[in-house]
Amino acid sequence: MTTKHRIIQVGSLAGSPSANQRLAERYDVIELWKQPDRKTALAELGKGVTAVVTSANFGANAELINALPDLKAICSWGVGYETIDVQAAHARGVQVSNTPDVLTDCVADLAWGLMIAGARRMGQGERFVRAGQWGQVHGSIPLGQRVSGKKLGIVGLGRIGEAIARRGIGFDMQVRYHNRRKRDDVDYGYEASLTDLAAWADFLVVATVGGPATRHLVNREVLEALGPRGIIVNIARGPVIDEAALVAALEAGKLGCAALDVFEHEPKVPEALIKSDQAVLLPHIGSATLETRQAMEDLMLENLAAYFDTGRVITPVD
Ligand code: 8YV
Repeated sequence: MTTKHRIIQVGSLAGSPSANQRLAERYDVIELWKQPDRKTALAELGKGVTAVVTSANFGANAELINALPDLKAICSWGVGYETIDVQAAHARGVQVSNTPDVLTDCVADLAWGLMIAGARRMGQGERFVRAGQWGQVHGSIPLGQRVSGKKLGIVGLGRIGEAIARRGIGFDMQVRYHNRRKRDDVDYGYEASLTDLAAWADFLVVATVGGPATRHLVNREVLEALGPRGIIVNIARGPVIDEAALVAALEAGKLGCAALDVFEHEPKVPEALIKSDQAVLLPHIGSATLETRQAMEDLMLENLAAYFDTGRVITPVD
């Protein structure tokens, strides 16, 4: 009989079809979130543990990494890794893997869903019908805005940003982007200034990485440049947008609409957004399809198995 490798799982991956179950079948799992005292559990159970499973939600900070003297690999479920201290991990020679590519299409699809829902007031229309108001009051909901043929600005032209941009071509849109640096391998127009991109765009879609480097990148100035008919969409990370400035701009009529899958203090959503017909609000479901969550789970498990079999994860974070 072969003994199972012991791993630490930082949190429950309940949003995945069968990750918890498959991990438990294959490994001797220490379920960290069930331990009454995390520090004590790491000190008592951590010795000899070489692999940790986590997600962007639960992260892996330097304290966790340094509490595990034998750690060699952190395998995360999800593409974002701003809550994993990659620097601390690499300094200790610990590999970090995420699950890129497999979620790109679904996140890009959701960005488009939000763009159209925001422009065409789909949430408001749905609430109107469900409230039984159709036919009982004069008229209908206010007019929306056309989507096809408009100007699409992408904040962060990485894998997901590019997938959003590609879909824009099918909607006859002009597409421009803002990155820290211009990309030589794409034909979309580049704006070195995010404010200039916002001033040009009808739709500004946030698809950049999270973390301190992009915190409040979309600030009051950017939102006001987008303007009273402009639509901001965020499928990346909440803190990239200054949420207080967003609320203020919407309330002052300086921004047209916010269509958001992510928020600055999830799962808290500002009351002003909840009450606003100028906002479309989703509970961080960019990757939440059966197919994509399954693929993320498979890739996370493949990374973990590859580490134990070969010593190397398959999709390392640089
Ligand atoms: C997950 C995500 O829901 O991949 C990501 O970075 O934001 C989502 O796909 C998230 O990782 C869960 O923690």
